Amino acid sequence: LFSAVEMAPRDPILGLNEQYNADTNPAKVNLGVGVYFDDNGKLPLLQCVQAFEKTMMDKPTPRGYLPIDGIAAYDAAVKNLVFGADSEPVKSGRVATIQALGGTGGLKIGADFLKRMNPDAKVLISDPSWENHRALFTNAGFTVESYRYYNAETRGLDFAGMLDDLNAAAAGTVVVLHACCHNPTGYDITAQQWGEVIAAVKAKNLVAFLDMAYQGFGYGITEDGAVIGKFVAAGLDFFVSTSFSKSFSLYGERVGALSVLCASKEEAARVLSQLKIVIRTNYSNPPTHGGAIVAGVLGNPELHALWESELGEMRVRIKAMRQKLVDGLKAAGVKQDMSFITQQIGMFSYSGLSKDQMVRLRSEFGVYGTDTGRMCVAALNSKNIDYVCACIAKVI
Ligand code: PLP
Ligand code: TYF
Repeated sequence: LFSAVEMAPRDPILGLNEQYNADTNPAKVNLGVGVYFDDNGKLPLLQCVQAFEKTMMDKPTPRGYLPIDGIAAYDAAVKNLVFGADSEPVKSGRVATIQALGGTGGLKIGADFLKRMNPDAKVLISDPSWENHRALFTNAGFTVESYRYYNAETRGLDFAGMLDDLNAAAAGTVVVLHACCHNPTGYDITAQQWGEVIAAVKAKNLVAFLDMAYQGFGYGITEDGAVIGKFVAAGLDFFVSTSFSKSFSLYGERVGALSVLCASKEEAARVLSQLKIVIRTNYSNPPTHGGAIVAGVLGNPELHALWESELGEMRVRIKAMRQKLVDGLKAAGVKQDMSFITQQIGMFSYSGLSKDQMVRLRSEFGVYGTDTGRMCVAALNSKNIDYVCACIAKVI
């Protein structure tokens, strides 16, 4: 039956994890996958999560099926985070939000819905982008192309190229945009540049799909969410996928969402009914535990404040590690200016290192980043930073 089945390629990032786990070098450091580790190199279990889980244990509840679109309080909390509790779209009820299996699930439900709605549209992703963007939209049946974003020569953005590519796109083209903390480069466009992107989306009748996997890792929940408000103010309808994997350190619970901003409450009800069909024919309804935690924390003012402060600690620690990396590389004898690392934001840094250098880092020193030169700064800590700097200095 399966004799003709070919071996599929590994996910380039998750495949690195397997290689790292098999490495016997005691000094090994995993800067491959985008996961936040604390200063002891441990995956955090946030206090707000522990506190809410304790209240769940004190009052055990049976696990019935959830509604197709998930926990109502969860969907409401997502809308408040993404659009703002007092925002016009939330107040007027024109956002359709569903609980999804991680940010990936939100993207996939959105992609399947878009395919039904507009089967001939093309999808544009940034060059480079999170590898799964291309695979996911291709699997949903779309032709996926890219818009210019990063210029390897200048180690910076190619914003003029990005804008040209958006302006050249056909009406109806779906444009996947990283709302903040661009993965993999770490470079975000400025507020003013967002204004130009929004103008292009509007003028060319493009469909914006904002992927918000790192809300809170840039400058804060409200600050990072401000870009959503700009799209709203421009009068656009659009898609937003949300992930709580990183911001709640709940990777394995698969907590995410998809929100679709519609023209009216009545339109949102029709869109929601279609999203529910996509969900029903894929996995019927989402799981309970992770969604209950997030809804519980966000719905309790004290726990909500605790969450934002714990998220703030993660954000501040990553920024401190960026500075330490820049200083450490200089101290280790690197002559070129590496200060661009502190201009990048979020969990990743495009280091500018070549594939050969990244392979050497891995094979000779057990320091794992992707072949493209991406390193997860959120996995650096006070114990491994000197070693990482020394190794990078050697390959440079
Ligand atoms: N989008 C981007 C840009 C990401 O980096 C990630 C990372 O995991 C995701 C989506 C997927 O999020 P999740 O792990 O919640 O599915
Ligand atoms: O880019 C990353 O490292 C994270 C984690 O298929 C990830 O977004 C990587 C690959 C993948 C799923 C998640």
